[in-house]
Amino acid sequence: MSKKRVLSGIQPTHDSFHLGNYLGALKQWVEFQKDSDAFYCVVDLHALTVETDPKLLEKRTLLSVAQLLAIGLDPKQCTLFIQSHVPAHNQLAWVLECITGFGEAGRMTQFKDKSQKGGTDRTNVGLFTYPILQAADILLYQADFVPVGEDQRQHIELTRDLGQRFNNKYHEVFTIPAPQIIKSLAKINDLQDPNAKMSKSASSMAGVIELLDSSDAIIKKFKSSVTDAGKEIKFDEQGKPGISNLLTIASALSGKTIKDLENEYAGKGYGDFKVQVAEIAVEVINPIRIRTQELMADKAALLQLLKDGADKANQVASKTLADVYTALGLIKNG
Ligand code: AQP
Repeated sequence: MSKKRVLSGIQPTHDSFHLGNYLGALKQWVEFQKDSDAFYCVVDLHALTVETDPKLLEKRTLLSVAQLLAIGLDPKQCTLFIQSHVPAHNQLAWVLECITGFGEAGRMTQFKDKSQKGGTDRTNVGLFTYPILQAADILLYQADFVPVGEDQRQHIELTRDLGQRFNNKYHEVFTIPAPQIIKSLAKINDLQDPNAKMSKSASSMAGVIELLDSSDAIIKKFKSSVTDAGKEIKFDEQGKPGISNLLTIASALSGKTIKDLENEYAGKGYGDFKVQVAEIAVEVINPIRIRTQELMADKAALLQLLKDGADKANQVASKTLADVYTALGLIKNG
């Protein structure tokens, strides 16, 4: 039986990925590469929806690639590339834009949230069409699965709708992808605001654990995390969102169950527990930071690896795009 195809992407909008990205999505990426045909991309074109200094975007794109390798992606087991190296992403996005309703795109909650936060002056058309470019990213590779966090569920639904719409209207070209969301890890929350998602664009990074944070910074952030009234270390998302978030993080990083952790810390105070979770996090994150720094020292090797990835990605993407153009009645050149 042929391997299932997997596709996912991440934006280079910040120097460092955070623990939410890692546990909600990236850790699954590493698992999927073992027995699927996995395509992973750093979606630099998506990052243009946020105003970024060109030098910074270049640096962040390479840092993103280095971090993905440092967490365990292996270019021998997956295809790792940069979105802008495959022109078919923009070409398919245009086709999909032409079958997307204006109201349909306007209903995307991420667009509503981000445009509200940014205000009319800073909201560009790219932010509005972002989910359609994302649909193109996925459909081009005929992906069966898309490992993502909960915040991406609505975008994957749109991708499925657009793929089905095209297949019904023109020709059966696209595989319809399913989101792969691990419920318990789908939303890692901010340590300072345990009811809000940990996010790269948080107004303060005090509650965001970054993969490139030093050990001291990680310990400090965990120690000052917001917890709840009471003393018991118990999982209760409604009544104890802070402690529940810490338990989720500790469980995902250590491989222990939440029940085991509750038993282990029974009778201990919040202070001790926070330090223990910090130590678990440092143990996982430290090697990622050190490996990222090593990989960043050889830019030529990163660029070569990305070139190889783009060659493989272009082969698959250009075949899908050719099928789409034929289905639409666009005449072949030559
Ligand atoms: N807090 C989170 N918990 C679980 N999963 C998360 N993801 C993001 N935050 C959490 C997942 O990480 C993947 C890559 O994220 P992205 O950079 O493509 O998108 P994003 O959602 O824009 O990431 P951020 O950090 O939330 O950035 P901003 O603040 O700019 O929106 C995705 O699979 C996402 O689900």
